[in-house]
Amino acid sequence: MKKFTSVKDIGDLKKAVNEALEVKANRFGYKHLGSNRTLLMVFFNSSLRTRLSTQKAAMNLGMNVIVLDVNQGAWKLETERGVIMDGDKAEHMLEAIPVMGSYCDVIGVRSFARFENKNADYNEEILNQFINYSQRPVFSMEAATGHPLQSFADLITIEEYKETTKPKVVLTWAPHPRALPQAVPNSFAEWMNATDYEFIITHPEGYELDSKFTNGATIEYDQNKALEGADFVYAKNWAAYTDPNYGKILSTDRSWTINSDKMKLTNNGRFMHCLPVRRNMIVTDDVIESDRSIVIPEAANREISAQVVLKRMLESL
Ligand code: AN0
Ligand code: CP
Repeated sequence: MKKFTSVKDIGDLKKAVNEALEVKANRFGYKHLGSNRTLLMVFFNSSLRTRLSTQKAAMNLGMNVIVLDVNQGAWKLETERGVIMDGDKAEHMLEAIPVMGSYCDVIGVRSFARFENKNADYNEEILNQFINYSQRPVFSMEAATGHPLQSFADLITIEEYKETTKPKVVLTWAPHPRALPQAVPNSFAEWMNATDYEFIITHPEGYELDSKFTNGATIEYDQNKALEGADFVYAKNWAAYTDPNYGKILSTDRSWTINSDKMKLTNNGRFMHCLPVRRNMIVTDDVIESDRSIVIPEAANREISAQVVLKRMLESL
């Protein structure tokens, strides 16, 4: 595997889940693969889970790991070509990326949507420069439009916890005080659409996502109706995608917060969230603490999704 940015890069999903379960049962069984190989993780944004789980996955595979927080201690990077660099940016990505590539065998990149230019975000201008200029396999650690390592971990988690062959999975928007990217819901929709689950998305009007990711899913504007009989409730906030409101907060309506009354509408459903989560905005304390909440095993599976991706990249070197 030379690139991991979308569900398309993982191939057959059943095969990928089986490989994940095998890796989970035998996480140190592939330690030879990463011997004398180096992973470089480049962070343009904060992270807890991605940073730790991906490093752990790399260590399970015997890799060395270098972490670069671009905003802490590195030169400020220019991303646009053709700019006269007389401002505060000391280095261009077009030099920095091949230099980074020269020190490692595999690169992970976290670069969120900046909400300054929708085309720049949706063309994945930062991630694609790493793909085009690093001469190394590159995987997304959440880029502007997707978070495939999260969705892969979510899929593994649903496969582990599902009680019917075709569970009903509901992605619900929930309120949040700051504008958040669409990367997590985009990827979740893309991955769920690639399964044979029943998949429904619910959000207030105006929060429609890019149909490139949601095509195939049912959209239901009535959250209570969407939640009826759900086996899995996947809560997430995102800012508006559609013009002219791209990147804006249109609602902070707390009647969309997932509470125990909402969970009563479900089929004794499991609660999921990628974390970090703001309690009593997205979900109430009692729901996230309940025995139906699987947010911790979901986060733990981030180590597994990362390990499958790294394993496949090492196998292709
Ligand atoms: C990020 C987001 O919503 O994309 C990361 C989630 C994994 N969340 C925040 O910035 C709070
Ligand atoms: N879910 C997730 O990617 O968390 P971090 O932002 O902490 O990495």
